[in-house]
Amino acid sequence: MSTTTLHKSACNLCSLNCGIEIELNPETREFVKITGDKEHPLSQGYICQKATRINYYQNHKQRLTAPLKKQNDGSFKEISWDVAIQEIADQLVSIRDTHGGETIAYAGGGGQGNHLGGIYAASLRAACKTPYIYSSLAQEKTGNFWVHGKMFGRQNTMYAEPVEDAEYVLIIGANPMQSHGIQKARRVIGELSRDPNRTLVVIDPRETETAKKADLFLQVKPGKDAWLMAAILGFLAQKDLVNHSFIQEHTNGYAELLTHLMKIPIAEYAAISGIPLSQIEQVAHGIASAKTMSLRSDLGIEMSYNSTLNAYLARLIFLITGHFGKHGTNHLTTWFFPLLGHSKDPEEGGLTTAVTKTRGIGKLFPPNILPLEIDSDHPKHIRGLIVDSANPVSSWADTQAQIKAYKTLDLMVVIDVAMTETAKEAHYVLPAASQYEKVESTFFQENFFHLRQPVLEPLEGTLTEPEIYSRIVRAMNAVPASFSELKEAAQLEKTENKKGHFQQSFMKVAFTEPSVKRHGVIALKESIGETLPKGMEAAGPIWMTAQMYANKYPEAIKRAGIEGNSAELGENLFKAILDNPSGIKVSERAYENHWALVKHKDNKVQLFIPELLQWLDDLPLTLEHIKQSEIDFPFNLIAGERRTYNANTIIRNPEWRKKDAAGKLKINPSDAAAHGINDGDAVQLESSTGSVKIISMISDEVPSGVLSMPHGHGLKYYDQDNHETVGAMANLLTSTDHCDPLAKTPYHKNVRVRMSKV
Ligand SMILES: Nc1nc2c(c(=O)[nH]1)N[C@H]1C(S)=C(S)[C@@H](COP(=O)(O)OP(=O)(O)OC[C@H]3O[C@@H](n4cnc5c(=O)[nH]c(N)nc54)[C@H](O)[C@@H]3O)O[C@H]1N2
Ligand SMILES: Nc1nc2c(c(=O)[nH]1)N[C@H]1C(S)=C(S)[C@@H](COP(=O)(O)OP(=O)(O)OC[C@H]3O[C@@H](n4cnc5c(=O)[nH]c(N)nc54)[C@H](O)[C@@H]3O)O[C@H]1N2
Ligand code: SF4
Ligand SMILES: [Mo]
Repeated sequence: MSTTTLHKSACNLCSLNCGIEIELNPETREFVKITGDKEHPLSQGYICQKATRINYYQNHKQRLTAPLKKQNDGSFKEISWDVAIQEIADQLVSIRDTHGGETIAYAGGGGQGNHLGGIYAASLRAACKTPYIYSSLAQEKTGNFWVHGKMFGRQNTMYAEPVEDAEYVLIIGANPMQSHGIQKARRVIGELSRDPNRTLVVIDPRETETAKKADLFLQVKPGKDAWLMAAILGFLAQKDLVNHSFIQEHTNGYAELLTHLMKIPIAEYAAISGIPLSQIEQVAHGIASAKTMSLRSDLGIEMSYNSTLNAYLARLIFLITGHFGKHGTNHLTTWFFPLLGHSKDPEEGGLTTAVTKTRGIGKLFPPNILPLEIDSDHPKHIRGLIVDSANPVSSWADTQAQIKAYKTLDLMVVIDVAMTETAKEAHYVLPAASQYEKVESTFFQENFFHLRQPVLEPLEGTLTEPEIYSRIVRAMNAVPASFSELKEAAQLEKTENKKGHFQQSFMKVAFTEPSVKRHGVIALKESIGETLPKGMEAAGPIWMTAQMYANKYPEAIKRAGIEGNSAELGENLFKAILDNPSGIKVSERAYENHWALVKHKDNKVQLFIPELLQWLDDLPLTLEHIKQSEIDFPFNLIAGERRTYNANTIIRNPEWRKKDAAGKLKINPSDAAAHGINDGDAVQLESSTGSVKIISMISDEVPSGVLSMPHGHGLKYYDQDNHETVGAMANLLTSTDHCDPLAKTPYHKNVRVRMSKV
């Protein structure tokens, strides 16, 4: 019997990235058992059912083990790494030099826990000279980011929703009992629900697991949240339930905002949203009189009609009532690792895309326009596409439009651990080491960073992304053969204990030497990275991040117990990160410093956003504008519900699912009866884009006229008879143009369909 070993890491199935302990059989590479890591500073031992079977991610029949090249007949042939890297590098150089770097695009960059590799892609983008990053974040959160840019001064301000500390909690379009989104969600919601002194309000068209725990459940009509939130805001303003001293002290633009809020026809808007006026008044009074209030929102209002306006209205609710920047309220926070940037609006000279003239937000471009930017005869249409850690064909809007567009590319490269729907469309597929076979990091949570140590060596035939990117960039002749000076400096500091020596050497060249300036991540990996324990080299750039963070927020870091000043504080922070395999708190917030995080000159929040107030004024006053499409396609399909066993497309083997393996469609009993559908029947769903077959589940969780299906199903897994797919792929039904006019985030929660029994 072989002995097992224990390893700390993080769950990679949602953005919470709970700490886990993996019991490994080193001989078979199987994860025998997964438990929660009690030493993880945030999750403290908590995990959900999904994490216990991560072995299905690590070990399965579709793991890639050799670089693949597409042949003329459409099949793939294994090729060597050297050949793959050189051919890809040559083709990227050729596209760049013939058509311009902006005709190359990068898509993905990190799933739910692999983000260290993505930072090396910055180096590849620099070598390609492309500014275009298409990201899954830009099909959910960019409306929020744009609003943050206006309100707080920067699109990359990080914002926290501390549900656990608030007396009054408003959850809009999120279902933490299933999707989490907050630490230890089930415990936190359970406690909130049981506490007679605290209030939980849930706004959702579906009576979710979270709604069942609520003190007050507002069953909004799908896509009508803008009217509902506007009615709440109108009531707060018109009854003068706002916090004037807070508004005076911390905000600008209230007077202009007020003129719009005073005009809101509350009763009419309430009727449109489907919520009784009395409940709207109850919520408004509850928020106004609560000592602390926190608002949590997610896809239910982001992937839904009026997405960007929703982001604004949600934030106004807590801002005009003064629930912001204090313990137990939403607040801004620092980012150890800034994932985003700030994009100027097109009117200010900000970059747009070539074909559709779409803006970037937070330096990201929206997946919805990608097929349009490729499949075009515009001279600057996209010709080269590199996809890493994403499965757009399944995950992004309109699967068929994407496949059609990808077939016109000159070069498509996919870097993934598995043979995915997207990889099948590529010219080259590069096999990556899994998240447990390399040093990785997770850092989506406030004041927190987890450097995950490798559990296993890379699977034979695979490489890590830092290695893949370094090799391609070198083959493009964009970096020197070796960063010898920096390498020596790092070795010298280590062997002769010359404190600060590397820092000085790095600073000398970081801003002057072009190859270091553009490819700093590779320079750091190959210098300070090589002084780290074997397998940890790719963490080299984190040294720089720690230095920059220490430079910006020394007091916050010291509050977390890390000592030193300037460069030494950075060194100590880096050391603490390396020494804590369960992750560490890199900083501690202090509310007295909160307002410095608002980046407008006077550190005040801007409440007046003219474009969005115009949008608010223009919300239709009646429901008479029912479109032909709503008659032809009478159901509102919620295309992408989070359930007990789905996790985007991270796990391909359907045996992972202990429940709802088929990914059923929830149908209200009256709709089922009207269509002669029984529980478990096969049903055909048809939208203006496409159709799918799906198994029915009759449930009064959804109201009549509303259907709900999970996302992440409909994957082809090779181990099955005839390669049959299990479940339906939601994005066969969605379209690229059914999206927010500003952020281009898709309306996946409002897909119009008709239904028939098969
Ligand atoms: N209709 C509909 N569509 C949706 C949604 C919806 O609700 N409805 N939800 C959307 C949302 S919110 C999101 S975030 C997206 C997610 O969609 P994607 O961004 O496509 O993310 P995943 O499905 O998580 O795919 C991650 C990919 O990374 C690969 N991978 C895993 N680990 C590694 C690694 O270490 N290295 C590399 N190179 N690859 C790795 C996996 O095999 C997988 O192919 O889906 C979206 N799509
Ligand atoms: N189990 C599981 N958990 C996950 C994931 C997963 O794949 N599986 N994915 C992770 C990712 S990438 C993300 S982004 C998060 C998303 O997390 P959530 O946004 O919480 O999850 P969803 O189930 O997509 O949608 C939230 C709720 O929006 C509701 N909704 C639909 N239409 C409307 C509407 O018009 N108005 C309102 N107010 N609500 C509406 C749905 O009924 C649903 O209850 O989940 C993360 N967690
Ligand atoms: S809550 Fe998310 S990160 Fe935590 S165990 Fe569940 S899926 Fe994994
Ligand atoms: Mo997401």
